[in-house]
Amino acid sequence: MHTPTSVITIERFIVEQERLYPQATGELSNLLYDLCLAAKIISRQVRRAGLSDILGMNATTNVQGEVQAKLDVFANETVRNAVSHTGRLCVMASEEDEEPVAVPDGKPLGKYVLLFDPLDGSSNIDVNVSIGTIFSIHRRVSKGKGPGILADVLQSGSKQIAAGYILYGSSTMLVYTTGQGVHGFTLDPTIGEFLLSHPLIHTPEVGKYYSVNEGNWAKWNQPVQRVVAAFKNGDGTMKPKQARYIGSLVADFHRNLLSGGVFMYPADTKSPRGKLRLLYEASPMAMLVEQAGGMATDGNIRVLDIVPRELHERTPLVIGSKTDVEFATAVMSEAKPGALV
Ligand code: AFP
Repeated sequence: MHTPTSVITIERFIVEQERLYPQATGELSNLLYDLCLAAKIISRQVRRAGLSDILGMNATTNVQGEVQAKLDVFANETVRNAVSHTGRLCVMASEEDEEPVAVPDGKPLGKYVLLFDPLDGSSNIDVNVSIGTIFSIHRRVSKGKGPGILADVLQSGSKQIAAGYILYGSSTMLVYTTGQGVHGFTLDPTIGEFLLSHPLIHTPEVGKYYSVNEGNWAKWNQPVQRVVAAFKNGDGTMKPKQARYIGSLVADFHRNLLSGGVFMYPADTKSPRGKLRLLYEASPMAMLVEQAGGMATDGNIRVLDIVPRELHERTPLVIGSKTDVEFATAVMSEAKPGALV
């Protein structure tokens, strides 16, 4: 039984997980701590976002003479600063940057590769809706000890050794996996620690929610329309589901992970290859969902098997409760690739 003094901090949890791998050097654990620090700094800034007008902080300089960045730029720099000097990474890639991000000159290099979306759902910032940070960690594949190269960031999702997200919601949560199940931690802002709140998350086999931007209905092909109609109205043994859509992947994914549901962002006539980014959104979420007993496809194949060809590649995404993703994939894969109405 937990008492207020026997809580499990994320540090303790990560160390205990590390002991499961006797050959571990502790570098991955340290990289995860670095990300926790970034998460706390971004969380603090997100919590102040609505105050910036009142406090006069959205000008180019604040009262201390510091330059104020937009929140997504701030988040990008915060993650970079937390991880780039520690000697654990050989290269990074961010949704905010065109090209892979090198470790700064003079800083030591390491064996890991970090991909991240610093602030996903950023169009929701101004209206005070939940947003998140997503991360994905690979081992370097290039030979030698020099800086990482494009091949290090262009790896399929099945090669990830860790993935996770931070949700800036009604509380701040960090949810991650290193391939030993999915675990969730809630930030206690009074002590500045992430505390284990959701050990070993298992997502329900069948979802009670479907999450899709139905405003795109007229842009979908018929199989996608059939799937969404079935989720809405029921089909055979499938009961009708409730609709929930925030438009912020981390928030939509998190709700469905805990409560059961299916999130879809299919290809449409406006975005024939889908909207979401394979490396920064789809792959990390796919690793998490599979670790929680769910499933993720692009409507045809397993997301984790897709081999990326470019850094900012997009993919259609169907992700969540296994039975629902299986159903959607079976219907959608009958559609010929690119056969949009
Ligand atoms: P923004 O970061 O531009 O707000 O995009 C968020 C996002 O990539 C993802 O978090 C949402 O699930 C999806 O786009 C929402 O897209 P629609 O607004 O087209 O529904």
